[in-house]
Amino acid sequence: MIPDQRIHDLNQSLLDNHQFQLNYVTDLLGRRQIDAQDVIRQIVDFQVAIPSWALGTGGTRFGRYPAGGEPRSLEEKIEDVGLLHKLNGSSNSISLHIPWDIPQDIAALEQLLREQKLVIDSVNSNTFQDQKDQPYSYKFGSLLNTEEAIRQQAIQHNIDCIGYGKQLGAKTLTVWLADGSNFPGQQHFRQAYQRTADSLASIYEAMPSDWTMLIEYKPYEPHFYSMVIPDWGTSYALCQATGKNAQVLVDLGHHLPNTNIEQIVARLLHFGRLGGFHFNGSSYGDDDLTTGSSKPFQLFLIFNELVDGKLDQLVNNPAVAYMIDASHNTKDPLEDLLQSVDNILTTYAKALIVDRATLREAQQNNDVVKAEETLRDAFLTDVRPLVAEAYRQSGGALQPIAAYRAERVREQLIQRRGKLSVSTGL
Ligand code: AOS
Ligand code: ZN
Ligand code: ZN
Repeated sequence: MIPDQRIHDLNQSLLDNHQFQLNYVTDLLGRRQIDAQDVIRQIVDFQVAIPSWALGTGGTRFGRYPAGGEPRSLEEKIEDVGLLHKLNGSSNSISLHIPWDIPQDIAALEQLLREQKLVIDSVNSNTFQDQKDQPYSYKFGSLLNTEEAIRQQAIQHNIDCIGYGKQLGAKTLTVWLADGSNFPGQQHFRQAYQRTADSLASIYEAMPSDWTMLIEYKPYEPHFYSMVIPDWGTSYALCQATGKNAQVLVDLGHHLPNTNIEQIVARLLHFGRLGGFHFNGSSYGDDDLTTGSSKPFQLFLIFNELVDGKLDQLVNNPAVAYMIDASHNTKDPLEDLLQSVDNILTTYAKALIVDRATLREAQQNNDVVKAEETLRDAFLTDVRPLVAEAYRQSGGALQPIAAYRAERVREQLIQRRGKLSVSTGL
């Protein structure tokens, strides 16, 4: 959709300005003994998975305003992610959602994935909605249901998801449960937990040994009195009970206001159980907005823990799966995803330039102000030229959103797919 030559020409027109800014940051970091090229290399290597359900508008239960040109099939979703990846070189994988993305022609999909230089990272199961032709309802829960047959149906759905994932080379199953209760007394808490643990164990047993199961927690919604996995502690306990390839997934919007998410991240790294991330932005709850949009400092503190954990020999945590989980009603979803990735990379770059030796020393000496100033110093450094350079070095656009607009991509998509095409999603 955007020819390489066009990206090259657009970059050419910005190059002079870019080079000036890049030289400045490179020099600035050099004076702090930091090699800018090394930071750029790490940004180039950082990849964030795009969820298939974020490619169309989502929004709220009060209304949905389609952007037009939304992908109508898994093939078109892959094309959209391919486009993002072409623009920023940082979105090389796609998270599938079953049953919204059931793969049909495997050979053709594999071919398309190769062309677009993409892989499938994780498969998300869905036991939060009843599917048509499904014998039993999840109205009163799936893996925790009091009825054995309903639990079996939900277990089988997760096993089917693993099957679909295997066909396309995925190695991760993400389980988010909408199971919970709305009224006091409705559920027996301990039994509900145990049934969930047992169901997860059955799924785990059917999972190949080189797969990872990610267990996501959420404090409320769709249920408002209790959720069976409301917090990281419950996820962690379930992972411990399930097996070594079960890991906790942290969704940034799944915390009560003012929760110290960076500390949760540090705890999970310490225990070697941090499996994945769902990046999004939250002001109140599971808002699924652009990550880093309203709380950039919080995102920085989270990345600071991730980088610190990666550098620490004592941390024995498997590779973390970075994924976006967003849903938009007012933004063009593709523009949002470019913004989200840009926020993630910019924040990552800031965490990479934290003066760790000084920070450790300040912590050791209980120098509160020095420690905080060390973090502020990195956070307030403008690292955007490093991210732009990373885009350029991976063949992308210096300014992905500007390139997307210059090419009138949304208009092209509307022409091809129609104004009313609606993607399957939340
Ligand atoms: C729901 O609140 C969770 O964030 C899920 O991770 C996700 O949005 C859903 O599973 C999409 O399939
Ligand atoms: Zn999520
Ligand atoms: Zn969510």
